[in-house]
Amino acid sequence: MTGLSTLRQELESAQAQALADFSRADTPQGLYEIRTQYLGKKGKVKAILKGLGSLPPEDRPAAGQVANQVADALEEAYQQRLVELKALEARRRLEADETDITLPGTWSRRGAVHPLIRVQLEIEELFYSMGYDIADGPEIELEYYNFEALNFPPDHPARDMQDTFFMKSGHVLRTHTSPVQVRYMETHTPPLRMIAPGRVYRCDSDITHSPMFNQIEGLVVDTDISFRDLRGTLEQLVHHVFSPDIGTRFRPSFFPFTEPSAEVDIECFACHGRDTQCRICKGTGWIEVLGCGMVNPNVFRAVGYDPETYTGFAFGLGIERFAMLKYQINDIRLFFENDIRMLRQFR
Ligand code: 2NM
Repeated sequence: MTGLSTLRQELESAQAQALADFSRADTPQGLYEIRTQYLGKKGKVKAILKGLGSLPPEDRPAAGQVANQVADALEEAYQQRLVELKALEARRRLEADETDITLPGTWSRRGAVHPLIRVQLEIEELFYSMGYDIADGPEIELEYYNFEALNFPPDHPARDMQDTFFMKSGHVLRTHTSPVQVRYMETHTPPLRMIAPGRVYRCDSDITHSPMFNQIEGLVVDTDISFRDLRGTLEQLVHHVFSPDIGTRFRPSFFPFTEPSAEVDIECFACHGRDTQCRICKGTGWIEVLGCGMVNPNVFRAVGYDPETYTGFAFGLGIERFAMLKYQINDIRLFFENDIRMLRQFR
């Protein structure tokens, strides 16, 4: 037997042994250690190749070729077994894992949009769609913007300490959002269409009055705005927020900043005028929801508009009142107590 065939036998038996060892390995790490025992620098295949030097020179290329074939076969067997072992390991991990993917998931709690914000957004969307600007301004306001510029005489009852929060600085907490409209007119020229939503303050507190509440006031100014424009606009508003089949009624009224002025009633959606004891309309068949009118020429003068050139309409509403009617909420304080049982009903 030549040295060459001895070498070949040694290599082939090392290969058979390695393959057997590979198939016994049961982890990727264990498999890698076995691979090192054969193919590493101090491994069995390398040790056998040390004998190559003692072969006759003409046998060396053939021996080298056998050695390379064995090394390639072992490397391929190693990679194959590695894939198997990784899959096995992944399956073991899944089986040992406590996560049961068939269990129902955990739900995150969904919040709700507060009813006041809901009504405010609904009204903003309507007016925004009709080309109105949405403006705001300070809640701590100069008496000038809250009263004088709006044609309130110095002795008007609304200016009384009993209705208005006066501050030591001489400012007031705004009692309506109309000052935003005065400021808006000072900085814009007609034609203009705008609404002013926001918090307002009055010394008043019972089940339908809160010392802080929310208003939306609207203002349109152009060269030929009429009371019919006002009626059409407010009918749109009532139909949008309440119902398209609800009727409206305009009653003469008085406000310092408008002339003529009106209050807007809607048909009682609870009893349709048929219940003389109705708690919502008090048996009248009508519910008051808005104040409005044609802008008083004195207001235009205060902001430097020529009342001979311009006419305009304005209106004001309480968001709480709208929301109480729309969602049948009988106590205004429910809006501000943040009782989760109330808010949940608006999800
Ligand atoms: C209302 C009723 C009637 C109103 C008037 C103005 C302004 F600034 F243009 F003169 N803003 N809002 C107005 C008119 C408000 O609330 C019940």
